[in-house]
Amino acid sequence: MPVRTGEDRFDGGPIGRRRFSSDLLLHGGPERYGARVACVFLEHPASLEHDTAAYRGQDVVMHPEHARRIVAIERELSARDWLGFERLQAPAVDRSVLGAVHPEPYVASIERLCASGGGYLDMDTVVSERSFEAALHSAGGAVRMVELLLDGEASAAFSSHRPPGHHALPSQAMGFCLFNNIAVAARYALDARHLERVMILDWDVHHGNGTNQIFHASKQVLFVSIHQSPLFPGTGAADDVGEGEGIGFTVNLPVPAGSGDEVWVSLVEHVVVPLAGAFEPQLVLISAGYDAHRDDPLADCSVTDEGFAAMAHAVAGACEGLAAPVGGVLEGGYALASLGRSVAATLQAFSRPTGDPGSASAPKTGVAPIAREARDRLAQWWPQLGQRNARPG
Ligand code: SP5
Ligand code: ZN
Repeated sequence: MPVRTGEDRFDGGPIGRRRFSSDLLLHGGPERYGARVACVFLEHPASLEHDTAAYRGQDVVMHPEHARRIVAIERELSARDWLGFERLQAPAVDRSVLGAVHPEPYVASIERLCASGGGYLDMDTVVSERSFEAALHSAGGAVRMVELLLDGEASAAFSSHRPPGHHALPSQAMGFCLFNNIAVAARYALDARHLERVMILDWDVHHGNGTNQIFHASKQVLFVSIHQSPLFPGTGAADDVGEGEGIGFTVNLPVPAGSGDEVWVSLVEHVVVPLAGAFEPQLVLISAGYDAHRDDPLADCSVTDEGFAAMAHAVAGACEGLAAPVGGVLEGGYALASLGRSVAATLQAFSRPTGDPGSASAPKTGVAPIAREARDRLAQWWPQLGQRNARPG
């Protein structure tokens, strides 16, 4: 199927940096410091120019991680008037900020491969001439998001870029990922902004092996991943709990194929939220992949739009209680319509963290057996999750 570039355009009009409108000040996110603070959606047209299609003679072999994912998200959000989010253009990441995770020779190797016209980094990770620029803005979006959250300019935000990041290792691209966008942003929060506790929740259906490895020995980053197992990339067993002083700060929650809302939402409500309460993060970042959706072609879980809404509500509600800002960074998600709806559900939850009046933060699910097992396992590092502290539900 030929790639039609006509579709690959933002449909919401020109984008660029704008001041927060008075409308957003009146109707935006939660109260903070006596004034309402906006919710922000970060984007950049370079995301559309990272071309992953393989050209084999006359045939174009489509790749699931393509530009229409971003178009589908923007089309859905545009139809919903952007859910009150302020759209901002993401800058390219500062090379020294990127360098805190990715050694310069690796960055330069990606730059050179793109400048030469592109090529394959592994069997399913491919770059084109403009991929380097896209990757700089994808990482830059995550970093700018953290700046806005920590400066109090946004209470919640979402960085919607490609390529995704959570599989990328410091000097190795993999799983469609070039730079580990969320790790670069978390590293920036720790190093440049002197935060001491950052929580990363990775709800992409694949294990975030790159982020897991980068913060494996750190007690400053609580990395929690829910992922289908067995599945690519094969890491993320429950007994991988970190190393050195980071033991207990890597939390892997593998789930079997077929797992749906009951399992995924229960793990968020009864494991992730109590972990957040115990760790007291100053910032919460979500590796927000949507490939656990039941419509997704790359995996076998069955999370629905409502499941993503419930997970986002649970996390956003916990963040509000902890006065921690929350930001989502797009990872996977390959069923276009479901991707658009589920990102919209996430944004809606971010802007109304406690939902409708009366429905505030009560768990929607019981404690699934897999969540009970995880709590028992984690109680040695996080006593708040142990038996005697179990809440009914
Ligand atoms: C961001 C994201 O969702 N990435 C998903 C990557 C899934 N890749 C599946 C690969 C299947 C096996 N490929 C073996 C290639 C080894 N180089
Ligand atoms: Zn994925």
